[in-house]
Amino acid sequence: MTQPTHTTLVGRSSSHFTRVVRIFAAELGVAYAFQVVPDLRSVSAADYAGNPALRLPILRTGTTTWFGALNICRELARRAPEPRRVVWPELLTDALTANAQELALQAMATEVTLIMSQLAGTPRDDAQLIKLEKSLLNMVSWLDDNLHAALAALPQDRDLSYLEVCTFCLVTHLEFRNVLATSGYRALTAFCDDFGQRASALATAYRYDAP
Ligand SMILES: N[C@@H](CCC(=O)N[C@@H](CS)C(=O)NCC(=O)O)C(=O)O
Repeated sequence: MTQPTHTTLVGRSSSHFTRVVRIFAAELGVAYAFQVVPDLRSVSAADYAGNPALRLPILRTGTTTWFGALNICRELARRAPEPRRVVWPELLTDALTANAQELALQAMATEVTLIMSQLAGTPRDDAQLIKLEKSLLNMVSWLDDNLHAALAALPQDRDLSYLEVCTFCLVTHLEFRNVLATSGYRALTAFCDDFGQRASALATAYRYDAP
């Protein structure tokens, strides 16, 4: 791996969007320092490396700052010592794969809202929360029904796709945070068992950072 010591990823080891970036970094062979955001309830942008959205992950490269997982993964790909064949979301031009990408990302975002609502003490019978839970269930079921065909439609000569990494990070995070038991989703479980053998996945297991 290259050693660009000025490359710092700001995130959390328990965050699925952060894990997407860490898997990309490992697959692409890009080294980075890791800085933990200690408290997601902070409303100071300074605690999120200046991200006005108050979200993580963020990447600092020298004096430049990149907000959001997809931006960061693209920057890591530009910094990779060897080019890798990555299938980015904009290359998904058929409805099946494009919809799978959309739903994997939306499910990740919905899960964030559910977890943050829980943290804020929103009552379980809140109508919006109930709708979000139903939406998450619908999306995970759709992904379970369609992932196999979507993956078959991806370029076979790829090294990595944003769709696979997001799906893996989503499904494993649902289990890690006890948001949804996923063992009944056979296609998603089989995919995660397979993808989870990669060194990049094994090296980035979810855990809670020390406070
Ligand atoms: N669009 C952003 C979403 C990032 C995001 O939602 N991250 C979560 C952690 S996994 C977060 O910062 N949550 C804080 C909050 O919702 O207040 C990305 O792709 O990186």
